[in-house]
Amino acid sequence: MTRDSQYYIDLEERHGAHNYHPLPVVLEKGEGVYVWDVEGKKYYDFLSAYSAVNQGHSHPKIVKAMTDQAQTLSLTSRAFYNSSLGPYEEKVTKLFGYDKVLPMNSGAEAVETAVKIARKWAYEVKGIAENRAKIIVCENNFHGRTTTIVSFSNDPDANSNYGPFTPGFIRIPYNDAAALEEVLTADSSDIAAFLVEPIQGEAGVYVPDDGYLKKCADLCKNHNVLFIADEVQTGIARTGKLIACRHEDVQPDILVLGKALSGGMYPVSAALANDNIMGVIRPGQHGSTFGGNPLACAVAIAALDVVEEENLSEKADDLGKLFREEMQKIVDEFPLIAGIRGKGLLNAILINDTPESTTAWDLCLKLRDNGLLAKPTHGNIIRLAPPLVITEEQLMDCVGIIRKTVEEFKKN
Ligand code: IF1
Repeated sequence: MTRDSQYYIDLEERHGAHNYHPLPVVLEKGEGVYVWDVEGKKYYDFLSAYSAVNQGHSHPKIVKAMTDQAQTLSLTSRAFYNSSLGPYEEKVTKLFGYDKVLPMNSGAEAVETAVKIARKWAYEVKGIAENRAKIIVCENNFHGRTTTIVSFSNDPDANSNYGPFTPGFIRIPYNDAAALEEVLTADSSDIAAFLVEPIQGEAGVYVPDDGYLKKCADLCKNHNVLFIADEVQTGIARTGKLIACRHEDVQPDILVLGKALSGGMYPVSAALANDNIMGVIRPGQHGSTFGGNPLACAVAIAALDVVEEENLSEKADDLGKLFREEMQKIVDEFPLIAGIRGKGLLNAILINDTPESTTAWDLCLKLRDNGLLAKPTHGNIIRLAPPLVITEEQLMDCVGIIRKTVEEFKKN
């Protein structure tokens, strides 16, 4: 029996918690830059599962690694050694330039891990008095959904009625190194770390000024404060470098990775740091049943191989520049689109309407009808982030779809 999209939408509506409001399209197949819905209609995927599918859907190399490993050994727990974890740890630490990695699963868990490492380092290395360590974070941050992480969010959707909250966080404006300097100069003795997204994704692909990350990293160094980069979304070639911090030659003290670390095949995340920092974590003090399991490790090795073998960083850099150039022409021509911004293939268009309007949502519905899937963020911003395996020809085809959709679009 064939079931139509509405059947699956109704099932989710009836049996699933209503914690999402998806674009009405039901996907059942993916390959490279394309996904297909249950009616067989083909689309370009311009969300890439929030940048988890940088390597493209069902990349054959990652699928093979996954199926081979699944047939051999999937999970041992960390009660025993396994023959995939060491090779993965060697690969990921060498690639990103750290002594050690701590493997977890979701992005939020890796951020939590960074927070715990930073606090422990603060007490055991920096010498902060018990329970006094503070971590500086930014306005409009998005680092995940756990209770501690939403404790330092200023998005009412993320934290309303989830209190009481975890204390110990100071929020300062994003893209404001002077604000960081002010806090650190006032008194940095109880400050453990500064946690930042190199580009704010959820806030609407908000790219800070050139030099911001470098300035912040230098300030942290001067004040004996750890610089933690959450590259869950910006990492793994998305912005045109392996990690976005490399645009400014910054090596974070703690690097947080997730999403595309597995090519979207499986939840794999990590916190990376050097021994002077990671050394504070000893047996029994942190972990997870699934973290570092053989399946995750095999998948992550393959996913990172693909990034290197297919030069995805350089591709994202080159195609990103081309994409913004082409999109700028649409911005210049049509008042509906107020601007384009981003880095590499993490971009967003700004819609010329209020954040409360449905214009961005309506435009996404039309893009869907024309064969391209994207999702609005914060009302009037549409994130455009295709898999990095997209070719120049496909990308230009997509620019054509966006142009045609904008041309045809009439505001309700
Ligand atoms: C949702 C946005 C993307 C992240 C950064 C940690 C995490 C994320 C910088 C947590 C996750 C997601 C989760 C997704 C929406 C989403 C998102 F719209 F919020 F901004 F990617 F664009 N750090 N980002 O962006 O990772 O625990 O989810 O694996 O619906 O919550 P996770």
